[in-house]
Amino acid sequence: MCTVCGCGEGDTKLEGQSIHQLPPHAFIRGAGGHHHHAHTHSHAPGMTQARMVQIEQDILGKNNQYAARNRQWFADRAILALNLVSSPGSGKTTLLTETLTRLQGNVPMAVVEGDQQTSNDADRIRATGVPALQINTGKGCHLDAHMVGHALESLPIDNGGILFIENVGNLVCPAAFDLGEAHKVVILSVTEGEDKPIKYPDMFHAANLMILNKIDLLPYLRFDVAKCEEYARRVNPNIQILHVSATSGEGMEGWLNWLQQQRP
Ligand SMILES: Nc1nc2c(ncn2[C@@H]2O[C@H](COP(=O)(O)OP(=O)(O)O)[C@@H](O)[C@H]2O)c(=O)[nH]1
Ligand SMILES: [Mg+2]
Ligand SMILES: [Zn+2]
Ligand SMILES: [Zn+2]
Repeated sequence: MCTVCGCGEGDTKLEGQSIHQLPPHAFIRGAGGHHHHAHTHSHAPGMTQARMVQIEQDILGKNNQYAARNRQWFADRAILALNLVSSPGSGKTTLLTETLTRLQGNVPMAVVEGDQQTSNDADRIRATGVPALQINTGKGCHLDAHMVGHALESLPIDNGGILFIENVGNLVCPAAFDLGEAHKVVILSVTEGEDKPIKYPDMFHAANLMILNKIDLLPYLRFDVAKCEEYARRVNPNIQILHVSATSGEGMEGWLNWLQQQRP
């Protein structure tokens, strides 16, 4: 897992500024957040293989504490928080911009964008008029609950709204990191092959909903939809499945209905 690749409390940046070099709350903008968590940051030095399991447990245990705090923060405000996970390029940002455009004016929304580098996706989100905050994880390959907690300090979102968290494109370790979300939503595009649910079972097991995206491309590909769904249900019998094309708009109604049903 991620202790192996050394990610975790590395050079994470919120809107280009390190969350560990700044004084607490230095990046707060506006009056939206009010999220406060007092904590100290420990920076793990080099580690031996023998301590790896213990350290992984510590990392996940600490993450779960931050996640519980985030979850309470969402519950206090009746905010639906969703953690969007997928491999890079499955269409998360496209699905989000299309979703925001359709729901804007009816539902308060905000977006946390996770990527290793660049603010491209946050810029794409802001172009819709919805507030977004970019987290750059540097060498890190997932968002964790601590980063999201800091993002909540500065991201304006009204009570009763929806917070979309676009995780780093990676079907592996984001499965293990609870961010305090209500649901993980896994987006699988048909260009990736139908076998991904059984190759990355942890992620499909952790998700409540699988969005099969880019269905407009099905006529040009060999992609067995029935087999893909069977694989997904094999690792997660309760998973819900929606077929969507974020670019053509096909299936968007089903996704918007699903969102409405999840709101507290
Ligand atoms: N044909 C097609 N292309 C899509 C669809 N959704 C996204 N894309 C394209 O896939 C590429 C990656 O999309 P992006 O939203 O950046 O994916 P992300 O990395 O998961 O955020 C872009 O070129 C999108 O235009 C879709 O439903 N159909
Ligand atoms: Mg993206
Ligand atoms: Zn990772
Ligand atoms: Zn912190």
